[in-house]
Amino acid sequence: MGNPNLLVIGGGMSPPMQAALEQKFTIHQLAKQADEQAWLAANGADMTYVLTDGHWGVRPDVMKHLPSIEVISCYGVGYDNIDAADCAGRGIVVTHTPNVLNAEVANTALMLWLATSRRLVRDDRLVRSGKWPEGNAALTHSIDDRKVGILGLGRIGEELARRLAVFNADISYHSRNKKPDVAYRYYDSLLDMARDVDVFFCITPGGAATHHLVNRDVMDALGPDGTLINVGRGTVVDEVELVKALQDGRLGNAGLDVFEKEPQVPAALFEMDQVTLLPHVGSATVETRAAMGNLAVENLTQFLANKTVISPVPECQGM
Ligand code: A2R
Repeated sequence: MGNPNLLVIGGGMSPPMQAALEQKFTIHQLAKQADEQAWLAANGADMTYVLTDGHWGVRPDVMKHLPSIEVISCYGVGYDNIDAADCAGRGIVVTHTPNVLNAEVANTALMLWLATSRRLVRDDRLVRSGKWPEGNAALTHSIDDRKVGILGLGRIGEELARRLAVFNADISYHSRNKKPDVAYRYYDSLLDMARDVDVFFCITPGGAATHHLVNRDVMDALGPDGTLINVGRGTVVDEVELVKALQDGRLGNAGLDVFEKEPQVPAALFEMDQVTLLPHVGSATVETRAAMGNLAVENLTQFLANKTVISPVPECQGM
């Protein structure tokens, strides 16, 4: 019997990942097929393994062609474009890459806050434009001694909270469940937390349960001096309302690594000095992406060896 067929969706396979996978699988890259749907119709039933990423997932028009899939390895912690509950019901194991990116995404969140609050991009532009001799940059606000709220105190959120201690932050959080083992202030109302804090970090998964959780009311509660930092998923924030709130000055500042329709970003944000924009690079360092790649590969190779995986998504734990 030959090696099993591995379907690779999206562009998330680095050369080291490819080198490791080639030894054990016959690799088929969907993005390299001229007509993806026709290729899937002809070959999808032969695929037993999938490697994908958080952006592409395995969308319904792909999934319907993959009746023989046993395991889906997602390169990334977010898997909102994979119907994991449905997969679990059908005996398909879905894995992701939690923990190995906690520190990097927390660093990105901090970087966005620092850059936004201290107007890094605005002031960099001032120097590069040669206009500094015409006058100094306007003063900015310190990030020390702030009231900080974290929406989603999970693996990444806790890592961020640890780092915030250095800035003497007064930390609160909101999630569906109060964590028994942390001393930070818990809010069961997202709106109340937004009203009470200066800075609001959003680090929840995407998907239906969190869709537009940060709505107009939450932005208004955060207010004209408030700052919203989103490193979770773009869908958690109502982007149309976000643009309006920033334009009206009802919300003070925003630092965004994620957007509702990536890679599309509302053009109205481009001219705003009070906004910092990143192209979804929360975990995008050489070191962290290598660690994520290793874990994504090991989930596949371990399943091949003994039908177990290292990091199943919660829906598939215990399968
Ligand atoms: O609600 P809980 O108690 O399950 O807490 C989780 C919270 N969360 C929510 N909070 C409020 N309303 C919701 N509907 C809701 N759904 C989830 O988000 C938990 O505190 C946090 C998620 O933590 P972890 O599962 O440990 O995820 P991790 O590794 O920190 O990554 C978070 C997300 C990824 O899913 C990607 O979208 C992004 O950051 O990179």
